[in-house]
Amino acid sequence: MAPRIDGFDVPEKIDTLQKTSTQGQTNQVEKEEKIDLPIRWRNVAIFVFLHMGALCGLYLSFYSKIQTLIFSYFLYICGALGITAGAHRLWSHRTYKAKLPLRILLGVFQTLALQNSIYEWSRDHRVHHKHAETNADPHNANRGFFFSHMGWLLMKKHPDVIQKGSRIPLGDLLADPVVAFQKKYYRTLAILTCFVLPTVIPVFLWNESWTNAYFVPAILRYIVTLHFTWFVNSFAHMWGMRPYDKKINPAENLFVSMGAIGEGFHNYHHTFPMDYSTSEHGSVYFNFTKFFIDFMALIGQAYDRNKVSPEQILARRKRTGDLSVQSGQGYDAE
Ligand code: ST9
Ligand code: ZN
Ligand code: ZN
Repeated sequence: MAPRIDGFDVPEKIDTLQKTSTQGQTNQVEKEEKIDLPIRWRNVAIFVFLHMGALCGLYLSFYSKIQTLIFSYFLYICGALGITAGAHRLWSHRTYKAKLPLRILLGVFQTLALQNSIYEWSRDHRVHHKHAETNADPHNANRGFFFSHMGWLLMKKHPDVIQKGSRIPLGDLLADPVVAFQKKYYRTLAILTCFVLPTVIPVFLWNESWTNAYFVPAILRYIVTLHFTWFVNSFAHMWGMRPYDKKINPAENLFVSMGAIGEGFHNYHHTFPMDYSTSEHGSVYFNFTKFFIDFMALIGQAYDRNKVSPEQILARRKRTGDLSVQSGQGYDAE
């Protein structure tokens, strides 16, 4: 009889999945069971409609007021910071500490990105780091580009994600009232901040049409933020240099860093997840999130920022890295 997890029948094993490093070698020794997981057709339908809406938004952006375009970009940066400075560097990794006003601001920003609650996002992300590129990784890049990019949101999670994820400590998350409040009212808050306010504000403040306001700052901006976030799981787990640990798939990807405001230095991040800048270097152009956290520290809202020392980085590079590639690749100018 098929095993049951979380009330769900796990189908029989149908195949094995080879672990293939993006450098081309296939590791025949490590094989993982691949099971056929049911597709969530409701999610497929929602994402198809959202992407059709984003295409309408792209077209309508040529007919929108300049204020609407600036507002869309502003919301994109706010949502991105909610994910990078908030869900990722603060709540998932605790790379720095933040006072209550900053935590509230980041909580609002994270909500408008509509990428699941901070609690759920951080839970999945902690599992991703601990079990990267195994079946317990929610967006296991060994299952291909599409799966790691967005396919994982369209089907049931692998039972290993839930099983191994249940062993990850999460008590610190719910101890934060901002995280607990957001989790409790997540659905309402997310719809309000991601869709309702971005539509209503342009109409009432600068007389934008309802159609433009709905499709550009709400739908198009949301979908663009999602794809740049997802690129970290797909592109930056496949392509780029590996100066810090050449045996892992996460790589330094400058294209992703630019769109994901500093989150594409993924070989560094998986090697040193405790570093608040998620990279060895901190240019404002390629790591706007570091600049934001530093500014928050300057005004007393962020503190105890963890940074790995150059000596530790060099020692690690000598031990596990690829010394033939330059770390930083010229994008380290402050
Ligand atoms: C989205 C998230 O887009 C994107 C995250 C990307 C992460 C990127 C990280 C990269 C680094 C940072 C870079 C930032 C760059 C930012 C750039 C910005 C420009 N552990 O989930 P359920 C248990 S979201 C332990 O329903 P199913 C738990 O008991 C987009 N336990 O599983 C749970 O119950 P509860 C919008 C776990 O049924 C129960 O299982 N949102 C874990 O298999 C059921 O959980 C969507 O599209 C775990 N990890 O469904 C929603 N996980 O939660 C999509 C679960 O009550 N999601 N459990 O505690 C879904 O519909 C479903 O989750 C599903 C799986 C269909 C995918
Ligand atoms: Zn991380
Ligand atoms: Zn990763």
